[in-house]
Amino acid sequence: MKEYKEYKALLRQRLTDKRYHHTLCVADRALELAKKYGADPEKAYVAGLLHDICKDLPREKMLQTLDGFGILLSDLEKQCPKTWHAIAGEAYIRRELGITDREILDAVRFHTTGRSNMTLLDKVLYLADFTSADRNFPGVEEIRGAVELDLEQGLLEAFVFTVKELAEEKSPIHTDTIEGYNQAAARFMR
Ligand code: DGI
Ligand code: FE
Ligand code: FE
Repeated sequence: MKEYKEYKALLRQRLTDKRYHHTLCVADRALELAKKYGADPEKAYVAGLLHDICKDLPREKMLQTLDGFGILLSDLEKQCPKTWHAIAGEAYIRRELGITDREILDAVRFHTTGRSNMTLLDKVLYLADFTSADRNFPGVEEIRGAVELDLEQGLLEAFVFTVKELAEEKSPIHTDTIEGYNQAAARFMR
């Protein structure tokens, strides 16, 4: 397992102390889940390290970054500012860091919303971000427990948590989030 010293040095510059700590926790958790569920451990670790690389950009800088990469946000995306760092993050690691692995790029791109037809690596990163050691929100233990038992069950619990929270605060819910939730829920219908 490589140490990825250059990525860590870059992240150390771009992120606050708290976000940098989160990033290391997510990378460790993604590695753990990859080993448990049979995803590629190196890809999971790299995706974990890089997933929030654009998270601490101030709003103006984030919009400039997206614009600089030629990315136009849809009206729905404009209404979901918390999804921007995932869109910018994918473009940044592809264009600035030269990452070409489609699975890593997709896992980073969809780590905030999820989506339908998630790859194994998408699920590993999404759930690593939800259940990393630094997460302590009420309900995290239930989601950790579900992830421990079954990846798909964990995924459904994570979507339920997200959809409930967003609806509770009357935030727009991205169609990727809804489609991810619907597919996860459909798996458990009988
Ligand atoms: O970047 P992190 O904080 O580590 O975690 P994240 O990338 O999963 O972002 C979580 C935030 O994103 C959380 O506040 C909920 C928000 N989010 C996720 N899906 C949607 C969303 N916000 C809106 N408005 N719509 C969504 O569909
Ligand atoms: Fe994020
Ligand atoms: Fe994160």
